[in-house]
Amino acid sequence: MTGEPQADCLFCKIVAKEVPATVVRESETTLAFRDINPQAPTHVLVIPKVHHPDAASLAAAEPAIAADVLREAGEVAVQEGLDSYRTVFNTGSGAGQTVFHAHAHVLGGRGLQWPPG
Ligand code: IU
Repeated sequence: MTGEPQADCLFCKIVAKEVPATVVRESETTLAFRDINPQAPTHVLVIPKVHHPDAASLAAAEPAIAADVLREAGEVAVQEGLDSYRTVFNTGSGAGQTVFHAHAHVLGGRGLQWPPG
């Protein structure tokens, strides 16, 4: 069923505390933890606790939780003391998505180039 935990999903395992992560924020519907391979001094992932494969699927199925993810991304930036930061949702392998559980990257703490590669 949509939103249900998936046995083969790494981020569902992090939500279930079966796989460790460095958690920086948690809400009823979201979890924010440090990326294991940081691309900036601050690189935090904000995920919904429910499983949806990407941000658009999450927004279509559970728009209130998609809004929670965006709000928590902003709260991570405040908590990390970031004036400027980037929020990224990679969607599809061609765009670099490697984990198919919706997540926002929150990147900051250095200058960020535009356009991204
Ligand atoms: P992507 O947008 O799907 O590529 O982002 C997945 C991220 O998950 C990526 O930046 C990885 O470094 C990160 N990650 C992680 O934090 N912990 C893990 O155990 C694994 C991937 I596997």
